[in-house]
Amino acid sequence: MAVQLDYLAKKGWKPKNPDKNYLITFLKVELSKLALKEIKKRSLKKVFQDAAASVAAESSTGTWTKVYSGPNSGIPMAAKKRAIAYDLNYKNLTFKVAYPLDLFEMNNVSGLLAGIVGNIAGMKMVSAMRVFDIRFPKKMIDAFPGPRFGVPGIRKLLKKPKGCLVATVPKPKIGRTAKEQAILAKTLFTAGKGTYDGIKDDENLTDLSFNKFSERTKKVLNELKKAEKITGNKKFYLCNITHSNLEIMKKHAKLIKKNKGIFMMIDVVTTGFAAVDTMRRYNPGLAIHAHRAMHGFITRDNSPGVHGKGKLNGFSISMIVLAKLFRLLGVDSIHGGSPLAKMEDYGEAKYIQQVLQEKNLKTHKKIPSLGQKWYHIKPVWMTASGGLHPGDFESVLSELGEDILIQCGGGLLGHPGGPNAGAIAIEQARELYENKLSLRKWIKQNPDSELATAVKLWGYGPKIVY
Ligand code: CAP
Ligand code: MG
Repeated sequence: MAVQLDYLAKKGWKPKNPDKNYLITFLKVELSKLALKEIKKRSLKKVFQDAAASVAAESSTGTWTKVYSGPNSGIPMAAKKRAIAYDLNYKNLTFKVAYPLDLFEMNNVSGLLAGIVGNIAGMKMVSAMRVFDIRFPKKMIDAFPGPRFGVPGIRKLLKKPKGCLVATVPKPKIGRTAKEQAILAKTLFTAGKGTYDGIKDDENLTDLSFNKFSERTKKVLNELKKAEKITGNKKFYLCNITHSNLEIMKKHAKLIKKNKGIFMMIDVVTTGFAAVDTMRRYNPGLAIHAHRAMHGFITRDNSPGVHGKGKLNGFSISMIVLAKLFRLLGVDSIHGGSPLAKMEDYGEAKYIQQVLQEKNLKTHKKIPSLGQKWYHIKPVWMTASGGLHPGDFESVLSELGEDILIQCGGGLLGHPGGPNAGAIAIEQARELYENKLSLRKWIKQNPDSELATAVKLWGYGPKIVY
């Protein structure tokens, strides 16, 4: 019960035909000291019920006090369309909220988020909150195109029916001129047997005075086309069009298309949902690579309750929610974390890969989740990145499967033999996995190989301190 309407479901209530009638969220809260003071007057159970009901109220039709309810007040409609908190777990302080669809426009993610997570993290009643998951109804899925290419479309463009993709982000992050980046592209694409697939701008490399977007795009794509001819293998360049001005993003996308690129890259968190939706719907036919720079300030929560059991200390929204939102909006590949990476993933990388790729996603046994039916929405490439190096390939591939883009920046450019040797080491690591050969065994037999040199430097495990 919140102050005016009843936002709390009766015990045992479940939403009827949820994929048709409701959007659902799954959350955990901690009750604040202020709220706990109320316990003197009411039981802990009641205060938690009030918090769950208040979340449902504040994120749908209610507010903190009773308001005018006479003629023309809107209260009857507010009562009919109100969200309902249900499945309350009194031990873990988790619950779900079911939102009737009339609360939202079906094709407006920004409007949706202003509702379901707009105000609730600010409520003084709670001292911590995590939104674990969201489940979209069919009608909302129907309102979005999803990825234009996704896993199958990119495979077709690259003429690569199976196997993972590999790409490199030039390091230093910022430093190379456009010309120097093109030289690196040539090296990567022609190294070894010429199988290296991609080069990617770093998240903070945009249109800088010493490395202009247009010069870089033209020069790198020019080298890419030449390398495709020489090697007979298709290549890609993830050009970073990130900008706070959508008109510039569109202009840059056009330039990529004009120069026969197939991918644009967007920092999807810093540019925002509206930018991603717009660029998906109104771009000249390019695939979208989504870098998630800044997501850690949204998704990271190192408290014990991050997976539902134990205390929460902060306010966060899981990467699972972000992955679902960006799949819905239609990115073709997205950074989703990785086992052995330098970045925190709470052991969720495998589930995020499933969130991005399964058609009928089930709930996870340990990670609080809601599952999802994706209907027409294509699977998305999962990008595994962050401190990865050739010694990690076997583990990462066996955990995440082949529909992944493995991205090594330092793990290629830090090779003692230089970029050419770094690319060969990665080529060797991928080939071994594809031929089902053991990395460790092969290295023992080939101690002078580029791969053995890389493993000698970085080993097989994660590199966390740097
Ligand atoms: C990787 C990376 C990516 C991170 C982002 C970097 O470089 O390009 O931005 O992977 O993390 O700049 O650090 P390295 P995530 O290969 O040199 O680590 O993929 O988790 O979003
Ligand atoms: Mg980066």
